[in-house]
Order: sequence, then structure tokens, then C-alpha cells
Amino acid sequence: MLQEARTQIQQAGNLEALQTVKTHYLGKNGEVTRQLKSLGALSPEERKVKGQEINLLKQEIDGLISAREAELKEAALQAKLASEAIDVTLPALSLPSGGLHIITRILDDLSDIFTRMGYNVVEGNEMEDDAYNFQHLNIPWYHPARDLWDTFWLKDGRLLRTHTSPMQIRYMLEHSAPLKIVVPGKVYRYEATDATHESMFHQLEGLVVGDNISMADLKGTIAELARGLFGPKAKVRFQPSFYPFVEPGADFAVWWENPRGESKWLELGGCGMVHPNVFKAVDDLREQRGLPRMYEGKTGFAFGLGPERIAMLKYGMPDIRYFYANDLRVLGQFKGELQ
Ligand code: FA5
Repeated sequence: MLQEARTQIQQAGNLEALQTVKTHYLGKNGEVTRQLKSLGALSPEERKVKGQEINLLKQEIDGLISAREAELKEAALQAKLASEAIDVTLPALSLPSGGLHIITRILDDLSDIFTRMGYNVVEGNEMEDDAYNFQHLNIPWYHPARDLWDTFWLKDGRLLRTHTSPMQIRYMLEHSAPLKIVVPGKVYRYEATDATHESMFHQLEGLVVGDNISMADLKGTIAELARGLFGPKAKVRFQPSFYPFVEPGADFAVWWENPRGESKWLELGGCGMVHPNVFKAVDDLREQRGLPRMYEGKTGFAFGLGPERIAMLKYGMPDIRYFYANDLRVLGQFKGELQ
């Protein structure tokens, strides 16, 4: 019986099976218990001998079961620990995190560059009046230059600003010269989109007004901007151009060599010396509001540039429309530090 019990105990694969074996031998009606019960029928001498034998057997089986029980418990514990184990060498789960849009970051960078040069950063409204978007900027209703800026008109006669220049007027109305501001913001144009044109894009407007401000100041400022954006080797180029609110007017381009070794000129924006008619329009408005005329006779320069063009040059982006297609495969590339 001991042989048989040993085999069965060893073969019990879990605590439940072991309990069954235990009951089979040591339970109320178990094999060993039955033998013990049968002792009563024996003679006193036989009972003594047999009794010792059976008790020994009982102890032996009990011991085997306890040992097996300890073994099975240990195995179960190990299995549980193994199932809970953490492999610290596995790659971490990546948690999706947001980030600022690349164009927002470029506008922030631009604002930083100009803040360091002593400029104030101000913002205007995206809904504008014809007067501020055009008329006060020396663009009367009949002027063909309006065709430069195809406009989204609102039902109430207002419009979505086609450039950030209206803030030149609004700021001068409420502030005195000398002044230095930049205006980052969204602008809208009712035009067909292509690889370099969007119908919603951004501009950064700059305006400096004071005494004896010259074209040289403008050129120096744009050069400083280019170096701030693209490093000390960046160059700038000016070409004569026409904008009704400046005289003389120019377009400026920046030359830069990117980390991929490519270099080229990029048309970045328009600029020029503030047109006397703009100062006059501001003074007329100030007078209507009971404010002193103070801009006629002043000098100043203004510029407006497109941050999307900067991003395209800097990151080799082939099509401006990628910036606003909300494809995270594109936008997710720009989460790291700007370089
Ligand atoms: C203007 O909007 C003038 N207000 C700029 C200015 C300000 C001139 C002050 C003089 C003094 P322009 O239409 O050229 O100019 O636009 C300026 C810049 O905005 C362009 O050089 C270009 O970088 C960007 N831009 C213009 N149209 C688009 C477009 N559809 N999509 C993306 N960027 C554009």
C-alpha cells in the first residue's frame, strides 16, 4: 500500500488531486483508517504488532503528502510570480502626446527674435473692415492693387483680413511714436491653392515708426531676422516691388544652407518705407477721435512675411498644404527642438 500511495502522491499534479489521494488513504473511510478500525477484531498481541505497523504506515503516508503539498504550493507560487513578472528590458509603451504646430512654433521663434530687438508683440482680429484692410492703407476701392488680395467677404460687409497690415493702422491710432511692433496671425485669401499657396496662412507684420528711420534700418533689421532664423551665414536680398502702403517698396529673400547641404533663395515677404498717405490716414482718424495728429512727418518702415515659407525652406517641405491637412505623420515630425 505504501508503494502504491507513494506513486499516487507523486503523480498528484495539483493540490486538489493530492487531497483526493489523501482522502483515499487517510479519510474517514480511507484505506488506512479502515485498517485501523479492523484492529479491534484482533487479539491483543496481534493488535500491538499490527497497530504499530499501521501507525507507521499512516505517518509515512502523512509525511509524503505534506512534502508533496509543500512542493505543489511552491510550484504554484512560482507560477504566479512568473505571470506577474515585469521585463524591464522591454521597450516602453509610448504615450501619445500633443505638441505645438510647427507654424505656431515658428511664429513664437519670430516673436522671440523681435522681442530681443525691443519690439512689442500685438495681435489683431481676423475679421476686418474694408477701411482698415484697404482704404487707410492707401488702397482706395477703385485701386487695381486690390486685385493683389482676393478677398473672402462676410455677409455683413466685413471681410477676413487678407494680410496683417491693418494692424499698422489700428496700432498707430491708439499708440504714440516712436514704436516698434510685430503682429503674428492668420490671414485669408480667396485664391486657388497650389504647392506654395494656401487660402488660410500666416503672416508676421512688422512696423517701426520714429524719427529719421531709414531704409538702412529696414535692411539691417531684415538681416538680423535672417541670422536669427537661419544662423550667422544667412544672407538677404532686396528687389524693388510695389505695395500701395510703402514707398519705396521691396520684396526680400533669404539665402540659407540647410543641414542637407541644399541652399537657395527664398522669397519671404514684402517691405518698404511707410507711405506718407498711411501716416496721413492715421492722423485723420486720430483727429476724428479727438486725438492729436502726430504721425505726419514721421518716418518708418514696415514688412510682412510668411512663416509657412520659412518652414518649407527650413524643413524641405515640398507642399504648403501638408501643414494644414492634419496628417500626424507629417506634423508629428516637428515635435523635437527646432534647429
Ligand atoms: C502682403 O501681404 C503685404 N501686406 C506685405 C507687406 C507688409 C509689404 C508691409 C510691405 C509692408 P504679399 O501679398 O506679398 O504682401 O504677402 C506677403 C508674404 O505672405 C509673401 O511673401 C508670402 O511669404 C506670404 N504669402 C502670400 N500669399 C500666400 C499664400 N497664398 N500662401 C502662403 N503664403 C503666402
